Amino acid sequence: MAPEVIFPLVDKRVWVAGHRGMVGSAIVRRLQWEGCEVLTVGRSDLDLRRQGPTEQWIAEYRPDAIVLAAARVGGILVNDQRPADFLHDNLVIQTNVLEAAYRVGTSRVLVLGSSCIYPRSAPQPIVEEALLTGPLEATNAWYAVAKIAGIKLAQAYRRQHGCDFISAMPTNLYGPGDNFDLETSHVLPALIRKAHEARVTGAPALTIWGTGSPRREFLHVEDCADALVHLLKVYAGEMHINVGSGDDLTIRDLADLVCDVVGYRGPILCDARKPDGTPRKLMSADRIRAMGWRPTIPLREGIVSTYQWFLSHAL
Ligand code: GFB
Repeated sequence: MAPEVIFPLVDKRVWVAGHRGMVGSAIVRRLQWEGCEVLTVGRSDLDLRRQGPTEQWIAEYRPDAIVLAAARVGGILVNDQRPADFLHDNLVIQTNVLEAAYRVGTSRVLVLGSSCIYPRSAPQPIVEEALLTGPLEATNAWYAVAKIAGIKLAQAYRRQHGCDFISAMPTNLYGPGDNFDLETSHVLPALIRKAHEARVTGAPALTIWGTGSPRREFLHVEDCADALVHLLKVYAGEMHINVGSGDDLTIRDLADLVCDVVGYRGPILCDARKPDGTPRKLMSADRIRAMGWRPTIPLREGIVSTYQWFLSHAL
């Protein structure tokens, strides 16, 4: 049964903060089907880390809803190397946007987080209630603390001021618009670049970071955008909502799959001096499935189209 739409988007003004990022740009594309007016502003015109300008912008453009996809994000290594950037920037962006939305009376805000908010040893698949039940994974604790603060801020404004602020926790995402820089990217775009370069240069082997044994869950960003728009329309509540595919695989199996798609046939080596990060973070998708949403893009198909995007945009 289709869930009741509590916030129809037709004719609404929806601000996608962070519209140039992989997630934000996918949300802008997805919103085209909703009959709403999509507002965007570039980083050079508005720095969301500055409270005054952020409040002024929201007061001037008065969005009915905000999707907060603006964030400092990155893979396992850069998370570990730039703790101050990941903690500070994400904390202030969330604080500035939510406080301004409250002051101006924005009807709805959707805050985005990440599956790394959960304890490192949370039972799998991870249910939403596992939040703050144990210690975090060290490689991304700074980012996770900021994102947990984002969830708590949304809850606090709801409790104290009655604001309809909600939050969603996507799993590891990939797709068009991803960052393919080998130092700062997540694993899937990194493997696409590595496999492509290994194939065209005839490299004798391809090296992945860590042991290859950690498991990760991946969701195509178009599926994620669809889930987020769905939540914006049908969900109101304090609880953050997991957004995942429901399946995971080892990094070694992912590397095999990417090499197969890209056509690299050489051996895959492991660099155990690089961190593995959390051993597993498969999220329970029960809540969002009960709201009538499910993903549509199988992992292999998503990697094929992302590789095509990489060939035409990122080389
Ligand atoms: O995607 P990723 O960087 O981040 O790494 P996390 C996932 C796994 O892939 C780790 C391994 O075990 C990496 O060691 N890996 C293998 C590689 N080869 C590579 C490679 O060439 N590049 C990269 N980047 N990884 C991030 C968090 O955690 O996930 C963030 O740091 C956020 O806070 C994000 O939550 C979604 O999945 O470990």
